[in-house]
Amino acid sequence: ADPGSTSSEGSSGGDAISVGFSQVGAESGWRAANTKSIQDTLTKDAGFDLKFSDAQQKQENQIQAIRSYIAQGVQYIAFSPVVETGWDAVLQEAKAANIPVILTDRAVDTADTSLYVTFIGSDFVEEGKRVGQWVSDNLGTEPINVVELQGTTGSAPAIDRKQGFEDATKDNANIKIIASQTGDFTRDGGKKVMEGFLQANPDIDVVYAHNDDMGLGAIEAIEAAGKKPGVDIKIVTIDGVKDGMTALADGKINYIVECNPLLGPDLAKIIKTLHDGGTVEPRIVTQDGAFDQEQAKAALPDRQY
Ligand code: GZL
Ligand code: ZN
Repeated sequence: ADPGSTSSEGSSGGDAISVGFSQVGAESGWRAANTKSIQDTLTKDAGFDLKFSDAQQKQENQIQAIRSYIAQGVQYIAFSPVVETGWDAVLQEAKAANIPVILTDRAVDTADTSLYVTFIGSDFVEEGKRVGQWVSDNLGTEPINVVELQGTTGSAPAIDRKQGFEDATKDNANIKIIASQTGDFTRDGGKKVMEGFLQANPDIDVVYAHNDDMGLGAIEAIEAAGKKPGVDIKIVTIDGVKDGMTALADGKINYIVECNPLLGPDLAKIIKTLHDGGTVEPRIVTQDGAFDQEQAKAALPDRQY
């Protein structure tokens, strides 16, 4: 071939593993880091032919993307389901086409576990419990009014993080959740809902945000109301992205439980194992850290996301 041309054969050649990935959207810093991890790992040089789509947080777009991957005859389908329910039909179609499906980050709620090979992601109930335990131990020594910024309605992280927080705080009579509403995991959503909370509730002591981005939006609303975030109103969140960890180091957020978004390497390993005829565990739990202000200051220089 003409030395100037970039032959389509290349190092991956015909033996590249074709993977269709349907991503939730681009709603948060966590999602951006998760997307980067997948795209940086499932590369041509690593032996993959990755087809990637962003569903703008709409389930119908994810279903459409999965159907198009089935039509293209990809060898594997992976996706992060924006909500837990409504997937059986399209997953049945993937199964009928003999295309293994891998769930990353979020789970689906289905009776038929043969519809996917494995689910790799954090334990969101555990994350909610860890935040709740820290609030109970550190802030729940006196009566506190808590407002909750929930993630996307119907999503596994929103359902489970709410449950976990309640499990860890229900026995502490000092802790009262006085308001709870979805901010859809976005900064703007968190800001708008927090503005409403501030208008309706004169005494808010703690904000529990299901992710850093909504916590950062709440900071904007609290400062606009002339109050000091992290001091007048404490803020606890989940994710541990750079902007959240920076706010924690600055004392505007008080505690963060990490939710590791770097799922690319594990996804690549799972697909290669399956491709070599191996088997994988049906549930792979990613390990998460937790940070107070001092720990955030120490961790920030080395954070990958
Ligand atoms: C959690 C992930 C959540 C993050 C949010 O694994 O699904 O979605 O916590 C993201 O930041 O939007
Ligand atoms: Zn109070």
